[in-house]
Amino acid sequence: MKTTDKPVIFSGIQPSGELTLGNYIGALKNWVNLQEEYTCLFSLVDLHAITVRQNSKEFHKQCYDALAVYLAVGLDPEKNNIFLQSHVPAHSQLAWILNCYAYVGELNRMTQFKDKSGKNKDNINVGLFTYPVLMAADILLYQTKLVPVGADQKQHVEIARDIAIRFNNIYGDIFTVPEVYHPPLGARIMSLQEPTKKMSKSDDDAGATIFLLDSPDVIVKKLKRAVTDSEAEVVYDQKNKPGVSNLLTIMAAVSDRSVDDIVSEMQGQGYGKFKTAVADSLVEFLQPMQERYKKLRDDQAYLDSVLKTCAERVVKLGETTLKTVYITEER
Ligand code: ATP
Ligand code: LTN
Repeated sequence: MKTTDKPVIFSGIQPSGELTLGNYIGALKNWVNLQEEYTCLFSLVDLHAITVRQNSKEFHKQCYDALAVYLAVGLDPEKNNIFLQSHVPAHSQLAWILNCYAYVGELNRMTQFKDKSGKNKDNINVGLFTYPVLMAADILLYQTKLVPVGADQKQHVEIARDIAIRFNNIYGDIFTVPEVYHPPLGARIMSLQEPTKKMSKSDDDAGATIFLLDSPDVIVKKLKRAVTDSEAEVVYDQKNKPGVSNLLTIMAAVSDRSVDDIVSEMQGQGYGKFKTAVADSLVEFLQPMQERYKKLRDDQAYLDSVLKTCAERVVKLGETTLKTVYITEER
């Protein structure tokens, strides 16, 4: 089944806090690069975010903050569909059906569920467990071909593929089987404090994460404190020098340079100078984006109009697959 002539991309970010450099390098940057060649659906997946308890007032604000970031990094709402997941009921409707085709055993293997249920022991809710099924519904609803995400989401895209194949085997060619897309560089940006752990917006230590709206001073401070190693050589070696390798990846991604190029520039320079260079490249990249953000964030009427116009388009796109699934099930 096809929805448009161009192949479809679906991806989303949870508006569960301030967006991070990991979200940018692992996801947003690639969305911007792919937006011309595909029919794109970029969602703020608010229904996924409530699997962890949110403060409702803050949450409402965070959704608009994240929307303004989407636009400020260069996603064009004329060419793309940028929308809140909860504005399109078909996601939840399809998710219920797919729940009946997903197995408890396969959901039990999801590492994100294990991590998040470990961190939220007082709220291991059923939504957290069936989270990957809602994500499968997001993807399969639009006959998505490509899902650009960071490395941590690979397992979830695989389960979406498995569910699609399982459903198609029973009912015929209903869903496009999606493929994962990881960026060539930076599919897993690491914590600045524990460089063997993923950078995350919900890290308890704010010093571990660069937020896209961090001020230059804060960025410089965070970089100064970033964990490296006891040597002094700027070399890319993920296994033995995860901190330095992570900083190299960050600098390469935000300045569109190769890691090799930066390594040769930094030869014999020591970590102090290297960290300053990384901070400078981050500030240079983030400042113009932050200025665009401020303007967009102040224009509530524009943000609302983007959400409204896109949601109207997306509701129509989603109807086609949902109808086919309902008819198929009745047969
Ligand atoms: P949370 O801490 O609330 O779980 P998160 O920071 O992991 O959030 P998500 O909303 O779960 O962010 O992720 C949105 C997108 O950003 C996904 O495609 C994810 O793979 C990507 N992403 C998140 N963190 C990183 C990272 N450190 N490196 C690369 N990509 C990342
Ligand atoms: N689970 C993803 C967010 C997400 C998503 C999606 C990504 C929800 N639905 C569909 C790609 C496609 C995460 O990053 N935590």
